[in-house]
Amino acid sequence: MLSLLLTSLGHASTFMPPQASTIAPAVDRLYAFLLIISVLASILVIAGMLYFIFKYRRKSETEKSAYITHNHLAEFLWSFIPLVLFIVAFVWGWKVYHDLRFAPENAYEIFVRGQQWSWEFEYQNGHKSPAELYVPVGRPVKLLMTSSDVIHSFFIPSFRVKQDVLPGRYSSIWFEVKEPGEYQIFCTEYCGLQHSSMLAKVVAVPQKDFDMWVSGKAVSNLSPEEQGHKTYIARNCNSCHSIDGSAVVGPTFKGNFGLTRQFEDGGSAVVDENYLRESILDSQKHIVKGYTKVMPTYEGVLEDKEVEALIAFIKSLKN
Ligand code: HEC
Ligand SMILES: [Cu+2]
Repeated sequence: MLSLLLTSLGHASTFMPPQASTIAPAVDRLYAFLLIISVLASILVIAGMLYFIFKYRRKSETEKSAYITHNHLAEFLWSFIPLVLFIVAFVWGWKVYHDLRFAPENAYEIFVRGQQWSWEFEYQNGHKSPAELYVPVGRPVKLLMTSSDVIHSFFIPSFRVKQDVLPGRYSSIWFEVKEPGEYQIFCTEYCGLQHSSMLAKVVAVPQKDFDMWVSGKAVSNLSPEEQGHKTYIARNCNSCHSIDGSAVVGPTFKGNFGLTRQFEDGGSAVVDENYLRESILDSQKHIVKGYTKVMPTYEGVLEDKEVEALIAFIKSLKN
């Protein structure tokens, strides 16, 4: 509670994540107010009960308790004090909710797509980044979010913002980051087998670096295999495919290049570049024998560059 009080005053705390957005202190203050009121009320009720149990215990066989019809002062107090507290909580809560809900006019908009079990971010110039949400520091950012499949929920604890992400409609949140750094993103709506690995990161950088990054000037000097390994993790292929030979939800990538695959429908094919490309983009076309139809299709989701990198990575696992 002390730690919570400190956080609500804007200090670091052991129990709460850092207050990394401009709105976080306001959320924490409201939360601390509600928590402290609830704790005090509980203490009052429990202490009162214990006291009355003791005070009005049966002392003799014949004794009868007094018959009290009403008490104006007590009734007034137990109605009026909670009423005032509820009104304060309502007005205060409404104010914070309103500030959380409506983004400032000059907010930078980023499109967010959730799918089992990864997040993808698309910037105003069409640039996409999987698993890492780049944002400028010191500028309001508004996220416009939707889902390709089931209900997800987008949560950044350090920013104190959380919002459901729904298929077939848009929802939004906004925040302004105070300091450059990396902040964890969680999915907080149970969305299937690998829900717990539906993670991503906010990478907050100064506006200048953000502009450079988003316009694609930050050149990557990774080899295609290394790029592919990054994509394999960023796109959560690793939630269903191992690279150590063990079968998870899908077959392992280790050593599959060059093998002949049998399909559920009786056909077969050799694992080559074209087979890999088709397995990734049009994953439902052929189902590898012994597995089920659970892999999402990545047509229109992965960029060509990423598919190429993934293929290079899978090939490199041949032996
Ligand atoms: C939800 C789990 C899941 C995810 C996520 C997933 N896959 Fe799959 N994948 C499967 C399953 C199951 C199969 C086997 C059935 C089939 O052929 O569709 C498969 C098959 C494949 C195959 C054919 C493998 C072979 O040895 O014949 C490739 C290649 C592949 N996936 C690549 C990927 C890549 C690349 C990603 C990430 C961009 C990915 N998968 C994400 C479940 C998944
Ligand atoms: Cu989810």
